[in-house]
Amino acid sequence: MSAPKSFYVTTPIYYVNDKPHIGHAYTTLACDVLARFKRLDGFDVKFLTGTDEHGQKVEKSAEAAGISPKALADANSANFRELAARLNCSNDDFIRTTEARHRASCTALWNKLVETGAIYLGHYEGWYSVRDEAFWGEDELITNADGAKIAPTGAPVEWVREPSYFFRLSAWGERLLAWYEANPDCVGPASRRNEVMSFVKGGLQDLSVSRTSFSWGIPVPGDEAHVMYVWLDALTNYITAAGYPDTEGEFAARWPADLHMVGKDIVRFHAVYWPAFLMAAGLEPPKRVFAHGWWTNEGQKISKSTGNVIDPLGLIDTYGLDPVRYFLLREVPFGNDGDFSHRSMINRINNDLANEYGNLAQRVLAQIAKNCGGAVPKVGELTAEDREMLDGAHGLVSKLRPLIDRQLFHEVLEALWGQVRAANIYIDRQAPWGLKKTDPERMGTVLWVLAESIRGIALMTQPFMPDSSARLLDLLAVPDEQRSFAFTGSHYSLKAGTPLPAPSGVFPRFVEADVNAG
Ligand code: ME8
Repeated sequence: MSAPKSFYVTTPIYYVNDKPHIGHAYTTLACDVLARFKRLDGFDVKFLTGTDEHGQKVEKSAEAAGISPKALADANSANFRELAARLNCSNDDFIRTTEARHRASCTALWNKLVETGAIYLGHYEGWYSVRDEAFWGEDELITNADGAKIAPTGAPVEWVREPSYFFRLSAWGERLLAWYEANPDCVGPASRRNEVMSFVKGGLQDLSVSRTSFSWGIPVPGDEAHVMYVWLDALTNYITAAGYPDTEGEFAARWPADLHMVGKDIVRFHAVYWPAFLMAAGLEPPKRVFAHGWWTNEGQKISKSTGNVIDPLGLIDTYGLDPVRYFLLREVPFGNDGDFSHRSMINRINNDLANEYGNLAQRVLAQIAKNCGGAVPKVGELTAEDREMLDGAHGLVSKLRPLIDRQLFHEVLEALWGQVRAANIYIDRQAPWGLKKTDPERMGTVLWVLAESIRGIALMTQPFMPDSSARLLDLLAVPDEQRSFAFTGSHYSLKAGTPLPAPSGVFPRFVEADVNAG
């Protein structure tokens, strides 16, 4: 057997000056679903998340809080680690940019860029936004209602002038364009790819990659009055965690990363600067960068100043973890912006989960318990309709793989619910409850076809709803070691006579009074 293929997926690393919000939970969850899917599909997965701890923004927040930047980072990094755990994320690593391994990696990358002539010392004058940790061109600025110049993101900007090291980004335009052309999938969705390409076609200026006006960062080797630009530092986390500067061993198997998942606001850093840094250092750019959209809250832009930030832990407490995981990836076509509302959350729980999926399982398992002695029924001759149901369930994995590889989570779930609905139609048409007296053998076959279909569906819902799917598979007595996608086919079908545990509901309805009671 050949060695399993590597799949390396990353979240952005999150700024420690802020508390985790729905945006963080969303990116991390999407990566978790991919990581779980790929693991179940036989890949050797590395799933990385972590925290971005340097930079002026963190230094200023710490100053305001009257603590050291490291103390702020320690406290807030722990919140992000806890978020990942509470989301039941299966990350294999959690990186902090204040770790020694990361400092070594950034230092090595910097030295490499100096050695290849990609970094030179100059002088910087320009508009800097601390909130975005980015310089903006004069032509990119807009004027706000008070007549002040602000960044296109709405962040305040200040004029700065200081000595600075520069990365020769202007030299990489043609090579970046050639990379996008040769790798049509390297940036997704297509709208973001177009945006990135037109930015590069507009001409690239050299990028300031060091600062002297504050000190909370990784020192520039040999010139410690400078700290590295926080984005150069932050982006490097992806190679640090793969083992850089050791480019043999794990790195050789892991790099280039298969996917950097990011929000739409940070595509430029990942799809322009990062590939240029890597190519300049003689390393391969990532295989794909995918940018998701942004959530609004009940139709309103989410912002700290209006106080409508959505706390993901609060959502989990109110609705339960798996329903939240399902909702976030089902409600909005991945890549688009979307709106969060309690109404749509409750609708998804009660319709998709309780009425459609949960009820299907409950009906089938209760009838088996009652009418088949609590064991997997015997299967008789199969009709065309039976075969169609079974083929649909057994064929799910090959249908879903190409969708997962394009991060079309909502389409994956739509395809799964197509199968759930087909099973609900089938049970109504076959009406096994009416066959108990007239044709018990046929009743057994119908219930077996349904139970086997649920097995097929539950195997595939594992990446999205790991706990609930595990409970369903327990109710079907599917052995733990037969839950990977290698077992989706008919060869591993449920065996007649296998005793089943007493059925219990897996997807409860959400009773509305609960919202106010909490
Ligand atoms: O950008 N809906 O960190 P960050 C969906 N440290 N996503 C949202 C959102 C919303 N309303 N608001 C924010 C950074 N996000 C850098 C990354 S990587 C080398 C360095 C997303 O803590 C946003 O798009 O600001 C981004 O991906 C993440 O949450 C916020 O990250």
